[in-house]
Amino acid sequence: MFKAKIIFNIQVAFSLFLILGFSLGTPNYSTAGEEQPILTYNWIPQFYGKMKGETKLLYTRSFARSILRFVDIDDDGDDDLFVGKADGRIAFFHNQGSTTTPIFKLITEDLVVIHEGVDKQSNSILIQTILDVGNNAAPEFVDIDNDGDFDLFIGSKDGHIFHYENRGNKLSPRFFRKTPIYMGLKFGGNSVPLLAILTVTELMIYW
Ligand SMILES: [Ca+2]
Ligand SMILES: [Ca+2]
Ligand SMILES: [Ca+2]
Repeated sequence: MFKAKIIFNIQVAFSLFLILGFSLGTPNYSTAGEEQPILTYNWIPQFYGKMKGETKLLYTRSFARSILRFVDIDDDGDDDLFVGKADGRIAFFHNQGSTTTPIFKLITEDLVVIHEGVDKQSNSILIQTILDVGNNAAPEFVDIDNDGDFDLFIGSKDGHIFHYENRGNKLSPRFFRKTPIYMGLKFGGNSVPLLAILTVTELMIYW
């Protein structure tokens, strides 16, 4: 159970009709050395298969300590589903049904985001990577910068609030890591950010 809560005014007007989308996909990881072959990881999970003639969800790793967030990520009028997990990652289910008959299809167990990094010459580069906050990911979506697309906040086991800015657009949204410690806040553990519509958008963090 939640032990406490704290509320911060962020002074950002919030629209109910915001558009968002996600950068979803399978990243490529590679390491290269002069004497080593390039190792490439390009695993595409096959979650579904046939069972007695029907398509069923046959495979997942784990959805322990799930934190669910429903949001219409593709602006088609029905809510899609994001699931924060104990492994610190976020799974995405696309609603391929409707508002009255939702059919959630697992697209990825590991949402992909963009981080800033440096190359061997210390030049700034952008790195596509699996979002991972350590343990107990708790996602929340809000257009915190009021530019028309949802941004992403994630609570974590260590009590930090991660902030990802959506720098994409309606057709190709992409989440960039702004900070792993939003507003310098750190709580005792298992933070769960929630954003509510009052006179302004307020960030409520439970832990
Ligand atoms: Ca949708
Ligand atoms: Ca935004
Ligand atoms: Ca944006």
